[in-house]
Amino acid sequence: MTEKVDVLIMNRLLPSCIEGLDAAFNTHKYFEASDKDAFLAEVGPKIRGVATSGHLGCPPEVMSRLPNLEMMASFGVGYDGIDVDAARKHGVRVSNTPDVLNDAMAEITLGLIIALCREIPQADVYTREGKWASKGNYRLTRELTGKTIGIIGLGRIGKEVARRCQAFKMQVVYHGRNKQEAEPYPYYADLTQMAKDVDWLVNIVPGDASTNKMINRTVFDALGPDGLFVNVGRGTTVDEAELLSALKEKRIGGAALDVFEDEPNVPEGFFGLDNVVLSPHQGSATHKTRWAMGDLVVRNLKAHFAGLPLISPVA
Ligand code: A2R
Repeated sequence: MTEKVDVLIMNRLLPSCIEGLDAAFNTHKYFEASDKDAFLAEVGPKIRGVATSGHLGCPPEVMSRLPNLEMMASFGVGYDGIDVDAARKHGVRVSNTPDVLNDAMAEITLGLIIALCREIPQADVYTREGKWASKGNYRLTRELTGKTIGIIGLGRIGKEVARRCQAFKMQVVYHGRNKQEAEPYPYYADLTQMAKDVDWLVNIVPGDASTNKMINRTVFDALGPDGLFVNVGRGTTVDEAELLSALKEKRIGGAALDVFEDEPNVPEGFFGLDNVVLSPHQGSATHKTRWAMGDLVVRNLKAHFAGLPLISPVA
């Protein structure tokens, strides 16, 4: 029998993922080691694979202790925490978990859109507080039908959001760095121009240097007091202070946010606002999708060590 490959598990990943890794590899749990230095001195040289999250990655002080590392499998589609260039430089392959989460991501996006549009969380509180009986009917709300939605980042997830918005009889337009000829939706090369023309702006671009704070005061002012903003991409893509002041000053109509700049720390300024819906990064957080993401982490590592192409390579 061939010896199992040694794999370092950086953080407490989903139990089904850890079980899959334990079954296939000789695993070493970094997150359980009390003396990290001694732990790395002992196991570091034999580690050939790493399983981690896209947020944590493999910090340089750990990577430098893994001279035989070949492959890093990341849990999540975003890999903002992974220094992909450094991995490439060291000849380390990297994988992520795209596609398996598209439907869950699109579902929460539409959920947030509808919640914000129809004020579902606020109406829930109104009902629980007995105000329906004491104060009368809840106020009238907005409606989605016939509205235009601008998707920032018409990628794998953005396309699923677009399809669902069409089912709600909305007009879809999009912004990205490139026009996608195969897509039927009108393209905007200029984000500010798109913000001016739409009722809803939904962000689903990855967090990286090119998207950092790309949704800023100019974009919010273009969206205007009736415009609504939804963020399911990354908090870093938004100038959060500007978003907060745009909401407070009602320079935009409202926002639904699943992602924040410094998670899990949400600026308290959002808590008192009636025109926001807040969600604790729940995008892919369903049993089915998280299981599939964990399974893909295991399958990517297995593929690499079986000499097969990665299923979802990043590098
Ligand atoms: O720019 P393009 O045409 O390559 O389109 C990509 C767009 N995108 C950007 N748009 C404007 N300015 C940028 N600097 C920029 N960088 C990327 O974002 C593409 O249409 C979209 C990303 O699509 P995918 O790579 O297919 O990613 P997926 O699976 O939809 O996930 C998006 C993100 C993840 O990275 C996580 O941060 C989050 O959703 O869960």
